[in-house]
Amino acid sequence: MKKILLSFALLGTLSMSVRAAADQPADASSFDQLLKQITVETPAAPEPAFNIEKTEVLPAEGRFWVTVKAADKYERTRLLEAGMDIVEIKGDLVSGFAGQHTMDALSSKAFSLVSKMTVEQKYARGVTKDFPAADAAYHNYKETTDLLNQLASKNSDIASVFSIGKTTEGRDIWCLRINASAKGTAPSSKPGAFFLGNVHAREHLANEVPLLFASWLFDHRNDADIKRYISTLDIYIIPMGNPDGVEYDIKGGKYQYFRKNARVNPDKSIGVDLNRNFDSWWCEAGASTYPGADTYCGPKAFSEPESQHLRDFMLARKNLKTHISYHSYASEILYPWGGNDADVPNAKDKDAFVKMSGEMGKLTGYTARKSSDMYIATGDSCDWAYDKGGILAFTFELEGNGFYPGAGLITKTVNSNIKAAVYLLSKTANPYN
Ligand code: 0X9
Ligand code: ZN
Repeated sequence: MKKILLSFALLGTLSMSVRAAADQPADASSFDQLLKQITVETPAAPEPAFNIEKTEVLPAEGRFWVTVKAADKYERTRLLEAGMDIVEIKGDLVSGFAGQHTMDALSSKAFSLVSKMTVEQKYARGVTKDFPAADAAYHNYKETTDLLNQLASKNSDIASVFSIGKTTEGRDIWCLRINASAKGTAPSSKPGAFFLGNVHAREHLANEVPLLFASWLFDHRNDADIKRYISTLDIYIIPMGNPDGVEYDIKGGKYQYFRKNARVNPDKSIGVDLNRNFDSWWCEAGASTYPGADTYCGPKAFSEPESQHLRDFMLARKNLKTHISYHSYASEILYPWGGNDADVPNAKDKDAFVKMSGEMGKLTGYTARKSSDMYIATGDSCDWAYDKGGILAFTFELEGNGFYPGAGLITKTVNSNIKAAVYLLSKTANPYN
């Protein structure tokens, strides 16, 4: 985690790809054109308006921005269990969101509260600035869907798009496949790489990175290395793993700080944390059983359609070897286990995790470390992917100073992450090499 708030913007009428398609249909989905549109279509940012709605997203009793003392990752893990949404870690001070239920839990667990303010007060202090109008360059669900389809139809000899299943609210979770000899859900014995984004709703940069990486791959499909990967690998890209959550986060043209999926819980709170819902030490450390909490693990492992479809997608593809799940923000590359302090038992895999995360760290400037060193959190998708599928799975916490860092960060983040993603492809056929 490590995100912060603030940036309440009009997402409004984005649609760079749609407009670009009207102007220049031939190039609309090319990587350079997509980046150019980010610049061209970034108007001057209006003053951000604080617009957190008192909707069902926020617990009825209010939501606070708190700073709490927590000496180490074990205390941070306890905070997650109390339902706190950890956003920043600075030494022994941890800041983030907490509803009243979490406030009560923190006080009964004798955590030392350093400061507490309402989210509105925090915003009024102007702690964080961002660039609301610039966010028009981010792709919402429809724009993401359209771009995936454009890319696949422009590259129909090597690409296809299929749905891995429907979300709680009935949206398709789209997957772009790049494979020179197999389309759609047809099996392949080629080594597989799987890029997943935006499992957490408000982490919008985590959609842009895999989505624009796809566009870049097609533009570079004739480069020698890329050509080889395309002809020898089975590449899957699901840029938006939690479309309902994403649409919820931006609905009404203002951000909701929404993390979870759109499940309506029995207490009328909204959402299960999909990255606590996988069956890897499900709902043990670092997860909350309180439905209103941001770290709510759900009523049982794989209770959610989104996590079920991701599970089934991976289980059906035994050829998958490597995986990145993109999140934001912390500039970190994390490897299993995240739900347990122990090292993965297989020494060869452990070495591969350390080596590959280190190399990708050099390419991105991110810090590589074992996931549980941030905090222990169970039900994590990458732990599950490695445990059940033997997939070398990395959580990327992208860069930024908040959940909504503005479109200005897209180009830089995408470009550095392309290098790491290409590195992952280079290791997919033989990760132990
Ligand atoms: O807490 C998470 O799910 C991830 N961070 S985020 O800020 N994107 O929410 C981190 C997952 C890392 N995994 C574990 N530490 N288990
Ligand atoms: Zn996340």
